[in-house]
Amino acid sequence: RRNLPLLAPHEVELAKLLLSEGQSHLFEHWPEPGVDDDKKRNFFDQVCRLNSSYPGGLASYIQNARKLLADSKAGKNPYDGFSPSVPSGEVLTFGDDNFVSLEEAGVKEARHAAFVLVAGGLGERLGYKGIKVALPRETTTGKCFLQHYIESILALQEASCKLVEGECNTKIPFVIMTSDDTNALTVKLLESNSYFGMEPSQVHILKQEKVACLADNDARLALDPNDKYKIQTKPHGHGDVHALLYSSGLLEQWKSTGRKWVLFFQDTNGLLFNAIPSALGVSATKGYNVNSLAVPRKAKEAIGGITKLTHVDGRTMVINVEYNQLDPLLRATGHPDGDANCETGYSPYPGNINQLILEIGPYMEELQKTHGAISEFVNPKYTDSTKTAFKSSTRLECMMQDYPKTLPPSAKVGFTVMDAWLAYAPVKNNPEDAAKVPKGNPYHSATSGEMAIYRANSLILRKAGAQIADPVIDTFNGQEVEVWPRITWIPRWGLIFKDVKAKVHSNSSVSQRSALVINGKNITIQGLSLDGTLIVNAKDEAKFNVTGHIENKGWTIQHVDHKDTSEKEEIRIRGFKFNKVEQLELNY
Ligand code: UGB
Repeated sequence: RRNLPLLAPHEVELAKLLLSEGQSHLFEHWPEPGVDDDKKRNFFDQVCRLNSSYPGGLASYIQNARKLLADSKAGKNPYDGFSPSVPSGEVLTFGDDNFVSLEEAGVKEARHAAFVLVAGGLGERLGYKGIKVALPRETTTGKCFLQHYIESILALQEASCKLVEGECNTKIPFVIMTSDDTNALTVKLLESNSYFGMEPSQVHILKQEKVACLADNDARLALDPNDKYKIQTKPHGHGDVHALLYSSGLLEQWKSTGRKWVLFFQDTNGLLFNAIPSALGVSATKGYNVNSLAVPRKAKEAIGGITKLTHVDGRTMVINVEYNQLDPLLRATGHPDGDANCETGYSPYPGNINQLILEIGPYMEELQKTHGAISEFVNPKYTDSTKTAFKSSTRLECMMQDYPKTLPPSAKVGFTVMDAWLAYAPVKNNPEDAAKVPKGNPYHSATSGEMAIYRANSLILRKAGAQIADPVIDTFNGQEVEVWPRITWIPRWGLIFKDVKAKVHSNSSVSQRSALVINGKNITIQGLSLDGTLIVNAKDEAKFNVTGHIENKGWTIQHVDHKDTSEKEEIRIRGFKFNKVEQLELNY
């Protein structure tokens, strides 16, 4: 008290709060008033932010931390009393009648949706210096993930509106959750590209704050090693998105304008929008309050497993069990092989791809109760088995997919499984780590992420009837991948399978060494035989059919070593680039 400068009333309250929560060490080193007063005020500014950005304030944070740290010290298993079993959900097959009708139902619902992208993570595993949403989704067009996401949302908006009789002015809202690590670069990317065609008023940026680090088992807050007037902070995880949406007031606004669905997605899944229409169709037709998207999962793959948990007291829930928890949970409950593949060659637990579709009404009711607080966990690294000290400070974390944990048993929680080739190709691992992934498991790298786009597009065109050549196998950055023809299209051209089928005729063929860029909504492909590179640009009003035999030297693929610093980082991490030798570009 002696060493505090003259404080404003709210600062006095914050000081009292910290003292009553056992945080007097934060002030112990403070010199007498008059010395470092500005720094002391900055300290209170930071405490004020930490207090207001956490549901229930700093006191709750510290109390929750004390409890979770005590549980961790006691070795308490968060799944105590629960046994896992394989849940049943909707399993979709791309292109069959059910899939096609769900896609149509999803497009119809899309005008009542709002999209939320969680993009506050720095991507330490990828080791890329920039923000991940600025990475090219594929390098044939070079369009970044964010552009693809925005174009996909706009395509859904347009297609959904077309189904309404009369005028439809709906603008699908798009929220991006950023953090201090990603905010400035995300805003810059949007502003310098005119929001990729979206109206700026449709886009809302919500920045998540980091949370205070914890120095010991008593949840004493850690001071920044470089600044004794600053509390050290670290990210709290993607679960923050619920509290931010709640406090932003956006949900109220959406509900009052007739929105029904909130769709959450992650930063680097270039295939995701192949899955959105049908998954939204499942939510609408099944009346799911919560629908998580899943793909068949390889054992030990770094994606969570969707699991049915049954408690000894009879409670059940279908929830994601995170990849580092699934193996110990299975071993502790009578499955001696732990996280292992079954006879299908996959884990019996579907892999969570963290794409959630929540029905807005029940979601808001739940948030009224929780204010968006999500069940948290702590993962301290102890110095030894006495678990009395940490190697470095820790913090509480939370995950957005844990939202259903607090729901009543009456809530309709489901999931939808789709083929991974269609729906999931994240870019998360750096080249070295990707090359070490066990053979047969997905790499989740920039290399595999791009090749997956070509594979999916080729398979979709094949399903539509076109003759698409088989891939060749090649190795880039130590990863063996299938190289399919490099086919890409804008979302407005092929939003759902029905659109693609209507535009591609079975008398068309594309050779393996070809690249085909379809850049226009009304382009059709009939009688095309492509062996080389073809780029077709057509304005909306131009109804243009691509036809005939087109042959040129095309674009060859050149290997690039990930250590070759003469190449740009976004090229190095994928291990290849295109040599644009010859191409035909048609403009209509
Ligand atoms: N993110 C934030 O916005 N803020 C944060 O504080 C942290 C992350 P990762 P993770 O589908 O592939 C998740 O790091 O957490 C954003 C699921 O938990 O890429 O290891 C970040 O920008 C897991 O169950 O993934 O694993 C990114 O967009 C599994 O489904 C997103 O959160 C896996 O993703 C995910 O962050 C998957």
